[in-house]
Amino acid sequence: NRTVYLKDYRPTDFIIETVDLVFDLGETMTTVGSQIRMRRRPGADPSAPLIFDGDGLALSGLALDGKPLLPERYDSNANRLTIRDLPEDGAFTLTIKTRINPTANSQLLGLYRTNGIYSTQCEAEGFRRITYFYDRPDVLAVYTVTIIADEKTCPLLLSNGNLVEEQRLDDGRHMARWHDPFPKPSYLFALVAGDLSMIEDRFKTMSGRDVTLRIYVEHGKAGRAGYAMDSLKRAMKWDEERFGREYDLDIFMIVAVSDFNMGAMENKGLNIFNDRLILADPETATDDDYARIEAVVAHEYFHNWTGNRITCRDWFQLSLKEGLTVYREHEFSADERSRPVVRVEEVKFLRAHQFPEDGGPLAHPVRPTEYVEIDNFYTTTVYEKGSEVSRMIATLLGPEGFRKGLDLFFERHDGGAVTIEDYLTCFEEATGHDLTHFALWYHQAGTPVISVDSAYDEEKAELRLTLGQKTPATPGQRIKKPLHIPLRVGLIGPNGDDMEASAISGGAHRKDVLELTQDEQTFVFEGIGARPAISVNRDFSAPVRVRFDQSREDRLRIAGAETDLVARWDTVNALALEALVRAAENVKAGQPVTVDAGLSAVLVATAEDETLEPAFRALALALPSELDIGREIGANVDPDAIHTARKTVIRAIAETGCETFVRLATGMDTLSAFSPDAASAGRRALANAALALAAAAENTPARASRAYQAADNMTDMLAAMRVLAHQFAGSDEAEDALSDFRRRFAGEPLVLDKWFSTLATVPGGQTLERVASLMGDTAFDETNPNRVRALIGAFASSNPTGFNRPDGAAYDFFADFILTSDRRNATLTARLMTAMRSFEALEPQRRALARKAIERIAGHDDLSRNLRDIVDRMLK
Ligand code: B3K
Ligand code: ZN
Repeated sequence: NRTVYLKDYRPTDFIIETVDLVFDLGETMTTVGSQIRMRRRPGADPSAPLIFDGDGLALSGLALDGKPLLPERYDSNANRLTIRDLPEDGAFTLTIKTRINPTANSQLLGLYRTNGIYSTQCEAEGFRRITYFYDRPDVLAVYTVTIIADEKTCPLLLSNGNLVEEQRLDDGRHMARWHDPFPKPSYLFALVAGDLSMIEDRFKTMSGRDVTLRIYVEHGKAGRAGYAMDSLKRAMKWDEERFGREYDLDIFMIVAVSDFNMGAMENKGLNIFNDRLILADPETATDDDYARIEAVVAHEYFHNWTGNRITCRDWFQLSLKEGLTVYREHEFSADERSRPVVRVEEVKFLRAHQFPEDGGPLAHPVRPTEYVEIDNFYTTTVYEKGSEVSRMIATLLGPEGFRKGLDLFFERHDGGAVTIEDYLTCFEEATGHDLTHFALWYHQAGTPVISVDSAYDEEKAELRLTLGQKTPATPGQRIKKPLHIPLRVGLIGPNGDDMEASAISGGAHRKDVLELTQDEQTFVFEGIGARPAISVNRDFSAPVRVRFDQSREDRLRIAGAETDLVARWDTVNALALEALVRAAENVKAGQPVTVDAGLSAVLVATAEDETLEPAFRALALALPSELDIGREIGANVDPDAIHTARKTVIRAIAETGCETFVRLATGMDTLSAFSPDAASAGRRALANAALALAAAAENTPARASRAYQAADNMTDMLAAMRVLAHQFAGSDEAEDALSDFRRRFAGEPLVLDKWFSTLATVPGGQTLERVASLMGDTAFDETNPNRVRALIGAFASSNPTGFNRPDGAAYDFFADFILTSDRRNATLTARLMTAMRSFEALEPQRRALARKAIERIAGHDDLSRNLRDIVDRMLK
């Protein structure tokens, strides 16, 4: 297995100036002509050969300056092209011809054709599946792309940049030529051809330029692209206002395709999207779908500056574009929606996905130092933790400092392929801050644990806050150093108001942000007239775990009065999580489960608090999931005990607050016409959270069944169906709703994904058989990544009792699926496999069975590099 190391980075021996590509599209045979204008890099070894990457290619022609190259001048195989004796200086032109089969390309990487549409995915290393090239991000070139195809089946021919020529050819074919004036790396190349429908709009940029905006979708779906277009325009405006970034081409296009490995791709001027992140209307999309569409459309657009205009020197720098762009996306969502609600959702996501990654066998730094397969590093660590690291820079420097640093970054590095060091240097130079210590966040894996101790001296009116930090060992990094951690701290007085210290000593701080830089530090707050309740990590200012043995009284004060809503939610959530963990321990020990009245009271009071926005109240009511509880327990996990415990606790809380929940659940009926805005979505979220609790209290499916029938939008419909399927599995009401849903949306694959997921996550061992039989449903298609994720992915990653059946049958089923799927689509399969990464946390019997299944996979010697890398690291 080849391992790539950061320390081996060196620039290429040759520089590429321009690339002229000619695609003659055929379903099973497409020819690609590539004419590359290039020269040896000044100072490079004059005898060095040119070595281009390939992946499964067949060379069908090779010429230098128009003359066929003699066989002794080059070697080629499927994965490499080597040319010797190239000119020492001066430009030359290389012409390379390859033949590829887009229809047989089930990896969905490179150029592929599904549903009659040709499209590409080149990041990270897909371009080498199209033609031999320097397929690496630091080689920037200007591309001209000519596409020739049958006019009937492919009326639409798209690539990056501006359309410069169109022509009708003989035999019913036509051609289009696109030119992208901005030098770009090969991973941003894109091509789309086929028959699609389109919606169009315009945007006037801040300097007054007119930009044409187009979104292409399957015929019949144009009516569902409006929200994506609206999101795009808002994102363009926001990036101008917030960061001074203006769009640079005359046209911006988005194409939605139904077979796509990930969410979306930021190709220059021609974003390609998974259609589930474009298509939305009230009948088929939930509020969460709308929010996701808005966020991802913005994310890909924001890449135009952070990623495209300034790109990565090598793939180790991936977080340079991804972490920063996620941060920009998060800020956009916060400005467009409710800032605290958006932040709580980010915290939940980070804890549910990144923390376990950081604490498991696949842990790696935000900037890794080695990889076997780069595809496996598009992780929550690179993305979400990377975003948190940029957020911490903003917290340490303040918004103006952050903006100044970023302005310098754009000015200095526009057109460049740069490193994370280059990024940090801009903040240092623009603000005078030293980020040397802070930079460790990029290099050290693992989630720091912060310990908090406090002592209040009434006489001195002084609070001493002792903060400690410890980062657990991760694979390949046993010894950890202390990090530079910004912790936002609030002191809440007896009347619920914030207390201001007259002075703070013991370490650097910026307003209420304490800078923890050592293993342990004591901060002293002066002028504190009464003992405060201490709120640590307000707004989740650092991606850490906090261990604080705080009095119950203080926690209840925070849960009821904290003005920082993120910390308030966190405390409510932590109280609930503790109760659930205790209940699971009781179940395991065969003891009765008791729920203390304090917790129910906090939840009911939060639900009823009209001063809080509904979306926030909904978040508080959505109690920690079975997965959350399992993660908190961390070792010797018994999913069945957790399930029973959670059900019992929810029932008790639901009964206490039954009246409230019934009232809130019926509030739904009074809503007027559907609008996807955040406030309306929040009201639906509250009503649906209340519905789940009301149904639990009443212990009958009647209410949810009525809600299902009354629902006039997908959010309410799905919420009711999930209550029926999950809380009343097997009831007539549940089965009726499920079969009604299946019938009603028979022609809507994206909606049926919700149905597959709902069924795949029904708790209990019997779900395995249901999942296995659903693979035979006519709507299921194992070649479509969305279907696979909806059924198999949801089952493996979100059904703890079903997937972890004590007899291990689900592990075997999953392993069989993985082995078949790996041959078809390695990217998707390796990603799917990570669902089992925390198997070591299970109780011994399940752990052993899970290991056996993973070992069975690892025992095959023909695994893809992607899957091999994941299972090897999981078993290490
Ligand atoms: N940059 C792409 C992800 C590419 C994944 C390649 N395996 C989408 C994004 O992060 O915006
Ligand atoms: Zn991205």
